[in-house]
Amino acid sequence: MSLTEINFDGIVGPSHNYAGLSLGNIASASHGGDPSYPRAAALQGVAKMRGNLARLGVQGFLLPLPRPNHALLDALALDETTPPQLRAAAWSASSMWTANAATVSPAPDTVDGRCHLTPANLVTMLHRAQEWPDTKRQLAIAFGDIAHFAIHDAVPPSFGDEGAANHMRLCESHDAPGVEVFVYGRPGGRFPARQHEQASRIVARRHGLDPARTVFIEQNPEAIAAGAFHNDVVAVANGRVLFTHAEAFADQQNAYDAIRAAFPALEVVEVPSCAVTLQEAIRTYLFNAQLLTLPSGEMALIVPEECRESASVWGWAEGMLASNGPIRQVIPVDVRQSMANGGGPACLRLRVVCDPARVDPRFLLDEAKANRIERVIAQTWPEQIDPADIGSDALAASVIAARLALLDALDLAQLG
Ligand code: SUG
Repeated sequence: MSLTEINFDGIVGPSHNYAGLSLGNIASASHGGDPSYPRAAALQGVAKMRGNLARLGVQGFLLPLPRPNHALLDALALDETTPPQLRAAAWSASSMWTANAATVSPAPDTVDGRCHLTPANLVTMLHRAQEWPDTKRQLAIAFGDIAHFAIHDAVPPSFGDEGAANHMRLCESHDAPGVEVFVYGRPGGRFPARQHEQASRIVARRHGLDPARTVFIEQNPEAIAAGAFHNDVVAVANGRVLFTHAEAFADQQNAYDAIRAAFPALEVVEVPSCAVTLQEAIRTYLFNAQLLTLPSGEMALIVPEECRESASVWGWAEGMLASNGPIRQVIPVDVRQSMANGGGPACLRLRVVCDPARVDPRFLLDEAKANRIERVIAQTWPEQIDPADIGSDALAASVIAARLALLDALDLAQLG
């Protein structure tokens, strides 16, 4: 059996819109009310997947969830006094950010030798809390081979769980036992701390992780207050490398020490605040990057285009490349439509280390399938959604039909 890391990107759904739903997510707040471009958004996502398929030879995807969510609309008992954000919640395409779909512990880390997945309950935000039952249904199909995968229910409320966005894994190689690092926030700041410590601990126990190879770290409250609503806005790990802003954790040195105690080979690539301020890191999403091990063994960092446009971030990146560290390439990608809602390249993917032969092949990308997906998007995804369109019957009919056309094209009508 050959275990490899597969990135499962969320295909951007046809109802993608900017409703300003996520308190503490600066991009979401500042773009709330803007027109959105679902077709362009989804095509940007497919282009990112194509690039990584070419680089890595393997790429997966997850399908948009059904929107508008009629059960949620009914439950909200909407009338003319209802704030528009409540209606918009039931229309959100937020499942595109699959880093929040689940926490994944690969087989070499777990007591029963299976890959464990716990869908994130996402209870802090109404528009995200509706996701997990449908996400679980999809994961149970994609990873339905129960000899190799275990799919759990979400952690019970009120312990907020945001999935892989607050989870990092360090390892000598993806198929070797790793050290799993859970990063939680403490409530009390100006913005919600979405990941509760107990949620992280519940996930670690359920997945049967070895306590000696599991680390729990507090996120820096000032990072949350500055807009790092998930840890993956300020840090990312791959292999032996932790790529992090200097202000990511509540006690930065203790965090490194705790990880190193469990994983002595740790290599930290830290970006100091004097090079890139916390605010600029959050604005450009430098750390919301995909840190990939290429077949050559080199690491590449897939960053948003916004990084190249920032003098301080790009200056730091050029200096880092010249210094001959473990990250050998920095590759910008255009995911601007997702970025405007606070979702960078890393938000758009869920990493699952497993044997690709054990995954339902309908969820794995190849060039022909990428062409097919693009064709359906080009033909059926709305070109533009204005905030006033949310709630219209005509738009509802068109986004429902668009999603069903994609499910049909991928032989996944059972998700309908
Ligand atoms: O949960 N934005 C998402 C962005 C998620 C990013 N994911 C990671 N960092 N892994 C969120 O805040 C905005 C929706 C709106 O405002 O319409 C939104 O949900």
